[in-house]
Amino acid sequence: MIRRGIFLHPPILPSAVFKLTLPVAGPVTLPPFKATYEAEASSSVLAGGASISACSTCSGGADVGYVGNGGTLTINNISAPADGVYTVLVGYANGDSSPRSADISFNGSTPVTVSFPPTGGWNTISTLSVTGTFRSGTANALIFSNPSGWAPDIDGIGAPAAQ
Ligand SMILES: [Ca+2]
Repeated sequence: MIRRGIFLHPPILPSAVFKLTLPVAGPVTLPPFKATYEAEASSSVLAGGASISACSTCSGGADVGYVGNGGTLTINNISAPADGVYTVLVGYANGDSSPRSADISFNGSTPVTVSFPPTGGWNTISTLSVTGTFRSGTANALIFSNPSGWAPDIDGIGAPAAQ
């Protein structure tokens, strides 16, 4: 409303007025994991017995099993915008009742051993994050192994997130 050049502001309401409470109808279902880089991609290298398994609930409809006990999975062509430390989300399945572990190496560096809790089934995907160093460009690789036991099935990984 304008009277003789004086603008009358609407009343400023306390911010509390704008709080919204959204109704929740039941348990919240998270969207399924969607890999940026599929473990089963043709650019991956599977060795030592690691193999692709069909998995209807997996990102891309498949994952890579028989990683560990000599089997290795290398996910190649991972893009990073700059040299630096990145966190990578790993989608995996562990149908065992106890954790499985995998040694994860960024570009062949000394691997970190990561414990993957059970997911409730081999077609149930969970995620966890690993952190390591990538270089600028698309020549990065993430290598999964376990010399003395089975690693989880690996569905894929998300895009590296700079730290
Ligand atoms: Ca997959």
